Amino acid sequence: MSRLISCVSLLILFAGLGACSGADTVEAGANDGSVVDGDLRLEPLQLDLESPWGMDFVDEQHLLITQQGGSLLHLALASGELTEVAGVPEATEHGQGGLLDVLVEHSEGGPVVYLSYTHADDEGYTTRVARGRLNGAALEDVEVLFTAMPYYDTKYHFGSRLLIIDDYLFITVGDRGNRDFAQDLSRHNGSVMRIYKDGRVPGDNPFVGRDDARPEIWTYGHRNPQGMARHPDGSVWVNEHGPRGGDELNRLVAGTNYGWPIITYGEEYRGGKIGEGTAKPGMAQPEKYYVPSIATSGMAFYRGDVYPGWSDSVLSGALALTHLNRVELTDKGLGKEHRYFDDSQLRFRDIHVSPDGQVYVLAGSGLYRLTTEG
Ligand SMILES: [Ca+2]
Repeated sequence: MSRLISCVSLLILFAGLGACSGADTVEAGANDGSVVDGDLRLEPLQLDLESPWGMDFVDEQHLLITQQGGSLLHLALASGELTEVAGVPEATEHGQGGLLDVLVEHSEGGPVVYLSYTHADDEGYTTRVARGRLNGAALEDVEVLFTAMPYYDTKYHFGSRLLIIDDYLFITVGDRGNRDFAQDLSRHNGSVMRIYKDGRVPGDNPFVGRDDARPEIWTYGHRNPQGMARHPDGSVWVNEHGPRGGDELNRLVAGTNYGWPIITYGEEYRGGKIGEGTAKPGMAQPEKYYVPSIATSGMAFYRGDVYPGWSDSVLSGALALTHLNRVELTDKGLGKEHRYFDDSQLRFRDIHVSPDGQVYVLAGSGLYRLTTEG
């Protein structure tokens, strides 16, 4: 459904400018880096980011953006000025790991910044979460809140997204490429955690008191959740990468097993069945699954009126199938699916709704604002 100006016509319009020389963006219109699909346009705000992974708003005019290599950037939207934030804990870029998500909590004492990132020790690598107080362009009083156990020596499936609802911090961690970990409650891998914002474990978490389980675990049986958002009804949702086929949108319920790798709608990359099938008693079904995989990353619920017809939607980024994915929310659950900018060749990594109700995306090496001025 994309109506991008083709590379051929761009080459005619901008012969010699190299507009289609394999860059990560497809340029259209005014050749300013905008990407157009029908009446929708991605307006570029930054185009030279290095592997941007997560973002959040400090306020209407200021954003924080993580780069997977380990830097946290502060962006002033009005001026476009980028400043690297000092005092960020050291993240190890390793395969799919690095500096991952950022979340800003607005407290009475000023903004508090939560970060998820890959931490290394002698045993390997894992996902860690820390927070610090943002003072100008520096993090102060940084404290580690959570370290997923065990450390493990692979490059895969670190997660990780962060979400705060009331006093609770939710954290996603992938299976680290060892799929059996996702069914093993003695490991954090392949689970979504729920802790207090200061790192303490809530006494009413579903596995508290069990000798064979980590008390931070809220749900398990996940492969690699890289999107998480609060549904308008207050529930926590994640999207997660399937293997070959079988990406999922899941609505989380405390203590629930989401099935990986026993049930899945995907198969082995080389072909062939994984696990026991697509359904089993005691394991939750996804709200939606994608075959083939789109490679979901980033997630937001949209309820505003900026984009006609979009009110009550769930948005996901798509990395492999390079598009912005929208699924309608209806009274009966999820409705029709729509795909935007699917000719863009942009890997959509993260999505946020700004305080004033506009959609921002990190895609490719850019930060874009979604507008209706296509
Ligand atoms: Ca599942």
